[in-house]
This record gives sequence, structure tokens and C-alpha cells, in this order.
Amino acid sequence: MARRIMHIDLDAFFVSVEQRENPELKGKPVVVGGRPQGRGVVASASYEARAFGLHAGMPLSTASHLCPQAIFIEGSFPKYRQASQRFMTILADFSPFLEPLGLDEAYLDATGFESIYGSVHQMAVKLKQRIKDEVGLSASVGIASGKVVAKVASELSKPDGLLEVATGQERSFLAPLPIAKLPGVGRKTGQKLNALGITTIGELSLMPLAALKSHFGASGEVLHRFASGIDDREVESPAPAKSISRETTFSQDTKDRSFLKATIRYLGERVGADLRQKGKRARAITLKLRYADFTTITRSQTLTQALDSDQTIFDTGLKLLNKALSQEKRPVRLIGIGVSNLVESGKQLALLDSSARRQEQLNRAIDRIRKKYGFTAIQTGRTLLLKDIFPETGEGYKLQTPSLSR
Ligand code: TTP
Ligand code: MG
Repeated sequence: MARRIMHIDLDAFFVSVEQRENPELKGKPVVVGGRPQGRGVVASASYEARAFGLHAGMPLSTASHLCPQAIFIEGSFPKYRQASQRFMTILADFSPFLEPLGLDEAYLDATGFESIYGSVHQMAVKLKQRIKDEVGLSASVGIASGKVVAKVASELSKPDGLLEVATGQERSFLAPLPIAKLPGVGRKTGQKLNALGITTIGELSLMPLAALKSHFGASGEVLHRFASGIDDREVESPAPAKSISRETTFSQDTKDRSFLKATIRYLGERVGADLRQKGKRARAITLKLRYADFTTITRSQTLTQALDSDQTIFDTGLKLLNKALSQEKRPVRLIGIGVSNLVESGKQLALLDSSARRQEQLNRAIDRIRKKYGFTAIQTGRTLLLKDIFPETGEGYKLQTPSLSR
């Protein structure tokens, strides 16, 4: 079956987020990047500003010269990151075969989704609508049999566009376009091709492969395939986490061993729950310590078998902690624990000895209860200690959670 690959890209992303928050900016030439007097460059320009020749990467001084009436905004990255996450979450609702690229674009493999949405085109219409309703931004979508053509199509359809290239039409779709529109053709390659008398993608596709290879080496072959609209690359979802960890910075540096132990227990239980939820076991455990003077050390231990129990994480973490602190005089500022060298859980249970198996069953029972009633529904002896140390939190260590980083 022919593949249907979507490329989705938000329109004038940074600017659109600003316009969403301040409707007065809508329909006007707007630039995000900094003050026109500054030495920065344009990060994002509204389509109204582009009509004056403004584009990303242009020095702000040039931009204000070309379009003095433009509104210049410094921008704030956390806002864009949040919008990006909401955008990606919507895409993930449509297909698990998702490859995010940067903040505002992604490939999505929609092969076979006709049966759900009537057509992939319809699916793209729904997707665009949800992005508009839920994130307040407009996206452009290209659909084709491969990534390259899908990307060129979304770009060509901007803003707020939707363009599908039928299977078999890839080459004729690309042929009239200038070579700069082809992903992979940067400024240098473009200049080199122009010098060879090549200006359109069609001309590029007709260049003999041997000639392309002699000019561009191995990438000559890629250029040839892309220019012909051939691109078999898969949509690659990001690799799953290779490690899981939790750490916390204390509001006051400490030398209190019991407190450090309790914190390790708590962080270890969090890591363990995460590990089991992901269906993984770990072969290595790492302790991280940062001392008051900001010196940071990590100490790791490899396990004889891959395990996922809280007890193993705690025991190993504690051993590493005792070793690290045996000669140590400096107070501790941050403590963290992590697991790595992860393997799929599989059905290994039967291979474990009886005490390890009991641990497994206990952890799973605790996970179930916590899933139902919250993480703090069950506290082990050690984590209960944290309650005495932070009595003001009332709920024991719960209020520590926001300071956890992963
Ligand atoms: P793009 O998708 O390249 O640009 P855009 O979303 O502003 O406009 P378009 O409608 O053509 O897609 O990049 C996404 C965001 O990344 C952009 O809003 C700002 C940021 N960016 C920079 O900070 N510097 C740059 O040079 C580019 C190209 C983008
Ligand atoms: Mg964009």
C-alpha cells in the first residue's frame, strides 16, 4: 500500500503565539526577535511583515529599515515551549507514528488512517481544526507518499494551508519549483547548482547521477532521489528513555544521614514506579550528589540481574551513599537517584528467586494502590521520616514534589 505521510508546521509560530495573546497584533506586520535597535535577528515574522521582504535570520536593523511600521517583540520562550507541547500532544492523539522536528513541526505516518477518517485529507482537516480550537494557532499540512514531498507541500500551502500530492505525481509536483525549495539544498549547494545551470527541481532530477556524485559526493545520490520525489525514510518516533531519574535540591544544605536516606527511599520509589509503569527493568543504579560548594559526583553500581523493585533501588542507592559519604565533610545540597541500562520486563518473573519474586509482587500491589489513591497513599517507614523533618507540609513529603526534576 502506498504510504501517506503528513508534514505539519505551525504558521509564523512565535508571532502567532503573541497574536493569540494580544489580538491587536493580528493582521499587522509583527516580528519576534528583539528590539530593532538590538543586534539580533528576526526569529519569526508575520505574513504581513513578509510582504515587505522580512524573513527569519534577517538582522533586525535591516528589518526595521525595510518595514519601519513593524511591531518588534522580544518574545518569551517558555510560552512557545508550552504551545509546542500542546501542539505535539494533539498530533500524538491522531497517530502514534509521530516524529517531532523542533518546536513547531512534525512528520506523522497516516498510512491506513483513511478507514477511520474517510480520507487522510479529512484527517488533516480535523487535525488543523483541533490545533486551532485547542491551541489557538493555525497549521499548514502537506500530505504525500514520502517525507520530502510532504514537507515541500506544507511549505507551499502556507499559511493555513492543506495540500495533498497524489501518489505518482511527486515528480511533476516538484519539477517547476526552484531548487531552494528542496530540503537538503542549502545556500552553498544552491549556488553550486546555479553555477551548473540548474535552477529548478525538475532540472536537478534530470541531471545524470554520476555528475551529481562527482560534484556532491554521497549526498549527490540523495539529491537525485529527493528531486525525483523518491523518499523511503520512515517516520521515526523518538527513542524511548534510556534512563529514568529523580533528584531534589534541598532548601537547606544537610549532613543528616537519616534525612538523606529517607530522601533516597522516596526518590527511589518514584523511579521504581516509573520504571514498572514503562514495563522496564534496570541493570544499573546511579546516585548523584551535589555538595554545598556545588561539586557534583555520581556513583554507579551494576546489578547481577535486571530488576525493578523499590527495595533494590533503595539498597543499592544507600550502599552508594554510605560509600560516598564515608570520608565526606561537606554538607549535601542535592541528591538524586537514577536507573539505566534498561531492558524490557518480559516474562522474567519465573526466573527470579522466591524473595525477589515476593518483592516484585509487593511492588506491583503498591503501584496499584497508588494508582488508585495517589502516590502518598502508602508511605514506607523511611519516607514517613520526612514528615517529621518537614512537619509544616502536613502531608509529609508531598509538597516536595514540585521541586523534583527528571
Ligand atoms: P519556522 O517554522 O521555520 O518559521 P515560522 O513558524 O515562524 O513560519 P512559517 O509559517 O514559515 O512556518 O520556525 C518555527 C519557529 O522557530 C519560528 O516561529 C521561530 C523559530 N526560529 C528561530 O528562532 N530562528 C530561525 O532562524 C527560524 C527559521 C525559526
Ligand atoms: Mg512554522
